[in-house]
Amino acid sequence: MARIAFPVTTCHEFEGIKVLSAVLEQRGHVTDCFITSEEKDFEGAVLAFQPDVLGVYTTTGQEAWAHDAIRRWKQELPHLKTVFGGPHVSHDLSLLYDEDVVDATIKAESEQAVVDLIEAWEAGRPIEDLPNIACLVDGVPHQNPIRPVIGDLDSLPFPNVDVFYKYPFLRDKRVMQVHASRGCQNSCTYCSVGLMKKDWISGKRGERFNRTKSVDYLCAEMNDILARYPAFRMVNFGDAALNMESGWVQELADKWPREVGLPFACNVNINHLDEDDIIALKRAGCVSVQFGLESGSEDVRLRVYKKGYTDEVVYGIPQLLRKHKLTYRTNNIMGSPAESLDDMFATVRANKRIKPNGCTVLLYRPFKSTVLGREDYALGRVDTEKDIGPSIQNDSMMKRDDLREVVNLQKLFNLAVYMPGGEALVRKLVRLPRNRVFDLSLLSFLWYQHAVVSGYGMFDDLKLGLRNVGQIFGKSRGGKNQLLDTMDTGGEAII
Ligand code: B12
Ligand code: SF4
Repeated sequence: MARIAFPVTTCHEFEGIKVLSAVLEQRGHVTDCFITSEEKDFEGAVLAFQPDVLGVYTTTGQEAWAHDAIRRWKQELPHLKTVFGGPHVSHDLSLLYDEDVVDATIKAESEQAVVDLIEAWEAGRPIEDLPNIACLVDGVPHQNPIRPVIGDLDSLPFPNVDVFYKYPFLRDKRVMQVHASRGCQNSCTYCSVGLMKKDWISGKRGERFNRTKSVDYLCAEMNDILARYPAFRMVNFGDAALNMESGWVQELADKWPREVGLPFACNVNINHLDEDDIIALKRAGCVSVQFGLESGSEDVRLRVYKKGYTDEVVYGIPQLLRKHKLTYRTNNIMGSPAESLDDMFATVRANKRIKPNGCTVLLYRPFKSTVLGREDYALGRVDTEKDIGPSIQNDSMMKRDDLREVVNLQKLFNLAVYMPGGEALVRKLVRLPRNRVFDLSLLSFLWYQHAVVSGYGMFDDLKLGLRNVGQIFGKSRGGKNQLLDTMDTGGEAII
């Protein structure tokens, strides 16, 4: 029996960690999770747990935040092993060179691999040949081939929410974070999902990247959580799109109101959404949906981002959402290499026409795990010396002459969309130096839209914001400004 600690640097309940914890506990291991912002003495709490293994989830920009603490924990606990997983190490093995910190990484879905690895360490067996595992072999990172993804999500134990809901802040908030599926119907070029799909699916018959829990499993999972944590008033589905499988939302509409009965918000894929689905979502209890518009230019959306959303869909679906009284928010990207500043103002105008209840606006970040990001690095479009921290709210790494204007537009985007005459004013304001007032403008819109439009509640959102505000506008990776870095993606959790 091993003791596994998951240190976490965002105040959010992570589905991957919940599932890994459940799978490990099913095998008799003991797991716990430690969130930096929720512990008075974060390093002391991890030490007091006396872990044998540390499991660190990584996204690009959030891959080395725990390194300094790990070095100190390893001094205190000489037997301690560390495994890193998640999207960053699934595409980039360079962390393995930090030999004093990282013992192994796991690529892709890790349920089976994490069990194999920890039990091999426990038994003193070699790990070099285990599927999905990467480690240094003769000083060189070596990645083993991966297993097929989990075919049937219902075969997994219910995600272990207890490791997160031991924290009063997470269990007492209004909205519970849940996942109903894995995968995505799209393969956008700025997102890691496209390459995951290519890399993780071998093409064998029956292997699917897009998978949904059965509605019965999902309702049982909900009731298991609600029996122990009854205070939640709403559910937010973190899935790329809740309408992943045809007919699924119709079954949800039949069962969810009777068996769970909580209102919910979710992301939708508007290419696979028709009026019947919207009616079913409404019947199921959906109050708010979010979808990626990303660019006002159809050409950029179709040709560069490969998003597949035509203007007809982008302007047609919102009319249906309004007709059936569902609020909706759009996601938008500023500062990708495909767009000029004028194109970005076209995205402002597209939002004015779509009339969303809120606009999330993120700065483009070139991930090496994406088609577009790889192209940016290859073509020298990225300022690799610039440390923008983990956030895609704060700054941009792209080399562009109009960078200041782009970053300012991201901060003032909502003003341009919602204020009468806003575009003309913002066109002037973006030329000014960056400043905290613009940052605050973004924060207040985020707060209003998240708290009011998506139903999180002003007070919960303020508390989440206070936990995360430093990181939204904070800098530096690798532990220098660790606590501030911590909070960044609570900002995205706000999203
Ligand atoms: C929901 C979501 C969020 C949510 C919740 C985060 C989460 N991961 O749970 C929120 C809103 C908080 C969020 C925030 C961010 N996100 Co996000 N998010 C997603 C999304 C849509 C689904 C993730 C998910 O829960 N999947 C279901 C679970 C079961 O899968 P999983 O998390 O991948 O977990 C499996 C494996 O990764 C692995 N694993 C997970 N944790 C661990 C830990 C250990 C120790 C091990 C060994 C293995 C392991 O095993 C799990 C089970 O098989 C993905 C896209 C996608 N489809 O993956 C993007 C995605 C992960 N996010 C992304 C990004 C960029 C971010 C942010 C950095 C945004 C920002 N700050 O600017 C932050 C970073 C958060 C953080 N602290 O690292 C990128 C990452 C790209 C990259 N190369 O790094 C993705 C891939 C989308 C994209 N744009 O390409 N995100
Ligand atoms: S729709 Fe969202 S999750 Fe799916 S590939 Fe595009 S950006 Fe990624």
